[in-house]
Parts: sequence; C-alpha cells; structure tokens
Amino acid sequence: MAAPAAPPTAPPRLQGVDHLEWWVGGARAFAGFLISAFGFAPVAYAGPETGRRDRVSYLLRQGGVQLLVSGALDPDSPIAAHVALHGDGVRDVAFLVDDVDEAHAAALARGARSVRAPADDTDEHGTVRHAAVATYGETVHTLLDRSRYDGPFAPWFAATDLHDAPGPDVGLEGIDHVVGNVEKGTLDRWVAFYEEVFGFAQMTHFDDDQISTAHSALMSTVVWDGQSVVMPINEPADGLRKSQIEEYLDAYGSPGVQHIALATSDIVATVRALAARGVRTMTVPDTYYEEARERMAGIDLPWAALEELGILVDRDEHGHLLQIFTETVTDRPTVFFEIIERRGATGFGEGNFKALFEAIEREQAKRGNL
Ligand code: TYF
Ligand code: FE
Repeated sequence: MAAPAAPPTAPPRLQGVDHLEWWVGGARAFAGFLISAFGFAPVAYAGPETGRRDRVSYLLRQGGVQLLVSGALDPDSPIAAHVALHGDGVRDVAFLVDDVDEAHAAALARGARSVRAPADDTDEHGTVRHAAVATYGETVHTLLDRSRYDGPFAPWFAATDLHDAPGPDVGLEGIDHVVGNVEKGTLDRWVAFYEEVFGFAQMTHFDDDQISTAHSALMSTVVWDGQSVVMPINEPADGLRKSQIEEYLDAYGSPGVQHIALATSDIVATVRALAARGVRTMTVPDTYYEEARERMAGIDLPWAALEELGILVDRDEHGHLLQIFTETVTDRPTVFFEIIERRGATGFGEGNFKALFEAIEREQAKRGNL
C-alpha cells in the first residue's frame, strides 16, 4: 500500500502589507517629491550616518501607508543595477508575518524561490526578523516580523533631516490594492503562484472583452488573502495596437508593480489637496459625466466637485466607489498611484475601465507608443 501523502504545508499567514520599498535613482529627491506632492511625512532614515554604507533609505508614512525609498551609494549596489534595468520602481511589497522562519519555509515548500534567508537585524530597540521570496519580474515579497522591535522602523534607522512640506493635509489612510503587470500568456501562472505559494483566492477576473478600447485590450485577475492584501495582476491581450501593459513591460524591462491604490475616506478633499500640491491626474472627456450621472442614478454625489477634479465613479451590487489615477510618477511610463474611496463597493471601477484606458492611451500616443 502506498504511504499516505505528507500533509501539504499550510500557506504563510500574512498580517497585511507592512510597507512598499521603492528602488530609485535619487532617493532623497524621490522621497522629497512624495513628501511635497503626496503629503507623506518623513519618519526615519538609514545611511552611512547610521551605519549603512552601501545605500540610503527614507521611510515615509501617511495614515497606515508606509513607503520606503532607497537609493544606491555604490555602483556595485543591487539598487544601481535595478535602476539601470527598470528605472525607478517598486522592488518590494513587504508582508508582515508572525513567524518569519515558518512563513519562509512554507512559501518555499509551496514553490516560491528564496531571495533572502531568514535573518535578524538587532539594535537597542530590539530585533526585526526578515526573509524574502521572489515574485513577478525582479519584484520580491519580504516577510517581516517586527513584534520584538519598538524603534521607529527597523535597526539602522534614525531620525531623518527631511521636513514635512507645507500644504493641505492629503488624508491617505491605507493601501487598498497593489497591481502587477506580467507578460502575455503568464497571467494564469502568476494567479496560480499566489494561490499555491500564499494560499490566496481569486476575487475577480476581467476578460479582454471587458477591458478593451478601440486600440488595445488587457486581462486582469484579482487575487487576495481574504483579508487586507489585494493584488490584481494584468497581462496584455491582443489588440489592434500596443496595449498599455506592453508599453509598461517594454519600459520597465520586465514584469513589475504598475499601480498602488491608496484609500481615503474623503476623496474630494484628498484630490483637492493633491492638486494644490501639484499632482497631475488622468483626465476624461466631459461626456464621461453625462454618462456617469445616468449610471449612478439614485446616488447623491457632489457632481460639481467630481467634475472639477476629474474624479471617476462606479457602482456594484454592494455600493459605489470614487477613484482617480495620477500620471506616472516615474521617468519611464511605468508606475502610478490610484486614489480610491470605497462606499461599500468591492470592485475596481469596471465601469470606468474604458474611459480610463482611453485616457491612458492618449498619454501613450504622446510618447509615440500606441
Ligand atoms: O486596479 C484596477 O483594476 C483598476 C483599474 O492598467 C486598472 O484600478 C486596471 C489596469 C490598469 C489601470 C487601471
Ligand atoms: Fe486599481
């Protein structure tokens, strides 16, 4: 009689996204941009002054959103190589876990590739334990346990000399979702990766006939941990011209993070504050609002403000949502932010896809990439 199969290892238990780490060409300037334009607060700094000689990192915070911005000090740094290949981008979507060794071992047993074995960083505030596994492109997921640490972020980090930028409060509260772009024909494989490695479930799938313009199409599947980690994944689909996802893949040189959706509970105030701070957003034609008013019939909305600011609206069976997308914040046409206010809706703004993608294509056309 065959021996019973060994019980499959349970997936790593995630406790949410801890932070996103950007690897950029100029960390001080990029951090300054996120502070002045997006209203992030500088929290902590690590670099030569604090005992880390090969790189600098600035930790920024707003509500529950933590962004770490890192740059190379040394031409041999992996950050310099990453920036040479991809331009500025998101290297790490870091997850909190309660047991790094168990989570890392479980991820490997379930098919992940290790990028960093479990290790401790210790200073007078305690110990942070961390490991990392690879995901799409050169992006990684750090697995982090900071339960035995009471300093501002992690060992090597000290008070920063960057200042808050004057300007209205932006009011971003948390990360709603983090989207990745992958190569054509690999969406199913990456969905399976999150199901197999992390035990994620599929939340939604958008087919290319739902996500198409006259010129191009894409497919998207949203995977999530059932709690707070929501990760849509896009792949280009056949269209007449170059899909925005192909433009991203060409510019980034590989799969990677495409957009970071940040939640607010007052999108009109948030977008007003961002506009006052100089953030530019994707624009839709006036006809969008005629059609939207019909689509949103029965829901009381501040239409004049939405129209003035270019905020998009959508509804599903659970409620409605308001959203807006920034221009790409990188030199290459790669990474952008979404601002989203959910009033019950659990979707992703499906009703806006066509208008939004046409807006993105107008930007693509300016770059000669459509
Ligand atoms: O996360 C989403 O699904 C929405 C829509 O290239 C979206 O924000 C999807 C793909 C894309 C831009 C926005
Ligand atoms: Fe989104």
